Amino acid sequence: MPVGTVVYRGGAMLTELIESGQRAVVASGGAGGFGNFHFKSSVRQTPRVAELGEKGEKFVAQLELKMVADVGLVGFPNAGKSTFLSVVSNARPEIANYAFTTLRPNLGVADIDGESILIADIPGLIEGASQGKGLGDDFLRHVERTSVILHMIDSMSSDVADDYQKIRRELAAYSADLAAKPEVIALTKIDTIDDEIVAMQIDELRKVSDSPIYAISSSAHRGTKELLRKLVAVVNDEKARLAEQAKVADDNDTGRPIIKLSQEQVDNTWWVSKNDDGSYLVTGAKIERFARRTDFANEFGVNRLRDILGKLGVTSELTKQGATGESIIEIAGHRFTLVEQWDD
Ligand SMILES: Nc1nc2c(ncn2[C@@H]2O[C@H](COP(=O)(O)OP(=O)(O)OP(=O)(O)O)[C@@H](O)[C@H]2O)c(=O)[nH]1
Ligand SMILES: [Mg+2]
Repeated sequence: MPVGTVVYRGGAMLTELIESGQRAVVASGGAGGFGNFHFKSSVRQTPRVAELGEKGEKFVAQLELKMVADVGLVGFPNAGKSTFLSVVSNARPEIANYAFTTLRPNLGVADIDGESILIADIPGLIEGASQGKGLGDDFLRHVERTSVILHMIDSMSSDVADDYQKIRRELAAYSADLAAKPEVIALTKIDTIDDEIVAMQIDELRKVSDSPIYAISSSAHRGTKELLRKLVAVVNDEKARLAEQAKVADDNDTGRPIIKLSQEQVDNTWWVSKNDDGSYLVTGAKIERFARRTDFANEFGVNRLRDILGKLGVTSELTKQGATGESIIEIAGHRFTLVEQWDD
C-alpha cells in the first residue's frame, strides 16, 4: 500500500501508513487448533478429541489515500493555484481561465536554496463546499495531512478580505485541525493590478488575518521565490514543533504510572447473562476462543469445553444464576447444554 493510505473498518481507523516501507497487519490469520496428539496422556492413548483451527479474520476494509505533502493550496476556483504550482515545481497541471479547471489533486516538488517541499494543488473551494457545493470539501482531506496551508486569493477580486473569510469558514467547517494549521496568504496575479491597489488589499487582509501575506505574480515570476522561502521556513518550523510535541507525549507516557489490566487478565475475564429465551450467554475473549475451536459435532470436544467452563468457574456462576443440567448455554454463537444429555 502506498504512503498516505489510511485503512478503516466501519468508521474506525485501523492504521495509517506514514513512512515508506511501513507494514501493518490489518486482519490476522486464525490460530491453529491442537491436534489429537496434544490430548494424548497415559490414560488416553488414542484421544478422540481435536481442536478446530480458528478462522482468520475476514471483513470489508475501506482504504483511503491521503496525499502527504508539506503545503496544501486552497482558495476559490480560478485563484491561480495550479499556475503557481506549475511555475514553482516540476508539476504540469491543467490551467485555464474558468472555475474548476482542476478536478483532481496535483502534486509538485518545489526546490529553493537546496531545499525541497512537496506542494499539493487541490480543486477550488466555494462557499458551502463543506455542505457539498461545487466539488465539495472532499479534497480537503489531502490538505489535512499537510503541515502548512497556502491560502491563495485573486487580487482581481472585488473584496479580498471577504474571499479570505469565506474560505476560512469552509476550512473551519471541515475540521478544527485544518483551521488550526499554520497558514501563509498569497495575493495572486498582481501583474494585472496597480501596486497601490495591491497595497490596499494587503491592508484589508491584515485586518482579518495575522498570517503572513505575500503578493505574487506567477506569470511574471514576481514574489514567487520569496513566497517559497517563507513556505520552507514555516514547514520546517511546523515539523520541528510536531516532532517536539510527539517527544513530549512520549515522555509523558513513560513518566506517568498507568494501572491497567494485563492482556492476559483481560483475556481471561468472562461474563454470564441470561438471554430472553431462557438460555445463558457466556462471553469473554478466552472462553469464546475455546468455543470457536471446539468441534461441536464431537461429544468429546463439547465435554472438554464443559470441563473448561468448570475450571474457569463459569459453571458455578451459571448454577448460581439458575442454570440446570439441561439449560442451553450459548458461547460465540454455539449452543449446547450445560451437562451432556443422554438419549433414553
Ligand atoms: N495575469 C495572470 N494570470 C494568472 C496568474 N496566475 C494564474 N493566472 C490565470 O488565472 C486563470 C486561473 O488559473 P489556474 O491556475 O487554473 O487557477 P486555479 O486556482 O488552479 O483554478 P481551479 O483549478 O479552477 O481551482 C488562468 O487563466 C491563469 O492563466 C498570474 O500570476 N497572472
Ligand atoms: Mg487548478
